[in-house]
Amino acid sequence: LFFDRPTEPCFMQKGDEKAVFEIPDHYYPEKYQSLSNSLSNRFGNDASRSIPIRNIALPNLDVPKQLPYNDQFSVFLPTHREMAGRLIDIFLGMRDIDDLTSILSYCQLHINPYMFNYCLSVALLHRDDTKGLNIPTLTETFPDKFMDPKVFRRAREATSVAKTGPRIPVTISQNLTASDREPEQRVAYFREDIAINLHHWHWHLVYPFDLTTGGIVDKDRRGELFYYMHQQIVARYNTERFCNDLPRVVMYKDFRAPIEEAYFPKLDSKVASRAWPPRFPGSIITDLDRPVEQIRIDVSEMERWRDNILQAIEENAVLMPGTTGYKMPLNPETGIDILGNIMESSILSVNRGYYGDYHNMGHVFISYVHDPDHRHLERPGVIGDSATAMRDPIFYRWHAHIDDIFQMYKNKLPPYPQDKIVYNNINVTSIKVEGPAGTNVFGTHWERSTVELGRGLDFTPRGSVLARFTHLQHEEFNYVIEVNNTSGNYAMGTVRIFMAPVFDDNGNRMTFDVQRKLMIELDKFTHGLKQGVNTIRRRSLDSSVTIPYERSFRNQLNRQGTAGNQSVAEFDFCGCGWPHHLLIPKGTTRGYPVTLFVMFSNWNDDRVAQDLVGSCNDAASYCGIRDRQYPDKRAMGYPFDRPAAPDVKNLQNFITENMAITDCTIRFTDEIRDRKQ
Ligand code: CUO
Repeated sequence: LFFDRPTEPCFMQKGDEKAVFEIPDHYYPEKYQSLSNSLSNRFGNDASRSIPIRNIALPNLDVPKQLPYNDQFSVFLPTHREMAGRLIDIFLGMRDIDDLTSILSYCQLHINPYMFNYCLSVALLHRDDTKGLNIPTLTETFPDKFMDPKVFRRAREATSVAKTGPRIPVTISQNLTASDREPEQRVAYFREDIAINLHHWHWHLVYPFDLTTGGIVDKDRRGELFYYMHQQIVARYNTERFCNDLPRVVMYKDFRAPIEEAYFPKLDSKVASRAWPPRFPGSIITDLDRPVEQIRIDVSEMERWRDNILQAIEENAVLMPGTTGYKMPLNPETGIDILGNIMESSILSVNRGYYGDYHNMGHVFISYVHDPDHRHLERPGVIGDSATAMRDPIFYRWHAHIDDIFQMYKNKLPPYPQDKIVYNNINVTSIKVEGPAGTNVFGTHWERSTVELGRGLDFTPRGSVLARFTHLQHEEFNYVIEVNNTSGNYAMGTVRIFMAPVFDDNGNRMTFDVQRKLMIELDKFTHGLKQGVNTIRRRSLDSSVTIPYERSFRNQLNRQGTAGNQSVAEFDFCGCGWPHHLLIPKGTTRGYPVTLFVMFSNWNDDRVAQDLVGSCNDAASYCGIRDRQYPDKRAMGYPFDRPAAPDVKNLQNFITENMAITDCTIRFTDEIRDRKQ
């Protein structure tokens, strides 16, 4: 309910049943106080149920209230983080659900809706008594962060004209933000995919980096996962670029140089009643001095932090706080995790004073490039918000640079010794792919699907509003893997499946060192082997990287045509996961060549002993498992996270008996198919 209609007082409709919250009068903001009776009448006069709200002594909310109600909220901003941290602490500290409900009903009316939604989501995710709760996905609550505002006008029309009965879906056009003259538009289907942005928002919700309650931040290997999940985004983006005749993404690392890429988001902020600001071509970031956000920082500060980080990598040790000048050595097992927290940075950074807040402030600098001193009273661009950041080409340029720094660290690690790679007596003889597109062919096409917008449209007639949008899709397939176990015993292992392009942007075959960084994980699972020959069949749908379409969007489709019934769909909070429809890159109509790789690794070195019953563990590769350790003891990205011995020139040289590769193609069919329901 508190996610519903972010800017309206609490009210609920479930089927024909209507309920209203009985909010203590003094909870209403002043502007509503004289109206509070008529308000509950407006929403509640035909309510069959009213839910009393406990009148509690309200905690001090001065800090979170500092953010104006109609402002943009950005977790990348230190002041906003502090306000949100305070609010989350308050939500987590409520004794029971009744008290929590009470403070929420107050906050919904007083706190900036974006910040309220963020804090509520984080709190529900981490409170013991709310962990299993179903919450709506952000596309429903704030569809304005994902879609062209024209959609909402048409949606309002649809709800006002057709008050009952089946709704006609509103169509979101596919080529929205730029014309064909802009080469970057060729990968807009990826950047602006609704589910990809939801994934990124969700990931940052599960892995917050700066809350006063450190326990929430301190999750197993979260710094390493920050590196790995974003590394995979960049690798996947580069492959999509190759498929579209675009060169690999150019790192953004010279802050004094102009950013050539423009971005005009064409999104309206519902809460702020403003359009998200664009970035013009050739923009250059400058020192920030924005008193509203209490942010004052020079570009040279970023350069200083960067130099300190590079020095740590050079010395393989990080400077600890204090006056002793002690430098803590980084070891190959935990070094990447420590660096991840330093670079992001999170409160787990071992020395935030010295290494700063490099990656987060990169988002902030770029997001204010159009108004660094607030003279035009402008708000941040899309890269300042985790729900919209992936829309902008600069996001990938920035993260390519962040990834490059991580790779500098990884490059200094020794190659894996053979006993960390081979699995004695396990011989993977082949891998192939079978599906409707043919053997070793991945088929891709456009698909048209429908999502629900109903909740996010405040002050409109209640009911279901559907939007149709077009996204990439692939045909489902099976991996078929042949393994010969000659150990004389039953053997357990982890099957690791990756894919990478074969040719670089100049059309040359990639060297191992180039290709390994473009390896995208497709699946990872444990499997037992009986003695002798085993054939493993694995469905693409079971990927450990992705969540099903229905989970990205909740099961909207059940509700098609059932107007006024918008509160029933279930969505559990296991919503973090790469969208399944983007598992396979787009490919080309001619057939884009890729290498498929499989490895069977020794379970004794992989295994993490823990109970997974009842946990969301089906998209663990990029998201981990809630309340559990990361379910694979190896470094994330293994075996491709480190350089190989100098004599390994190409992937073929790298292959040991427990691995196999095969050439495949991704064939794109340029047609739109409607999603089957
Ligand atoms: Cu996910 Cu930069 O961390 O956006």
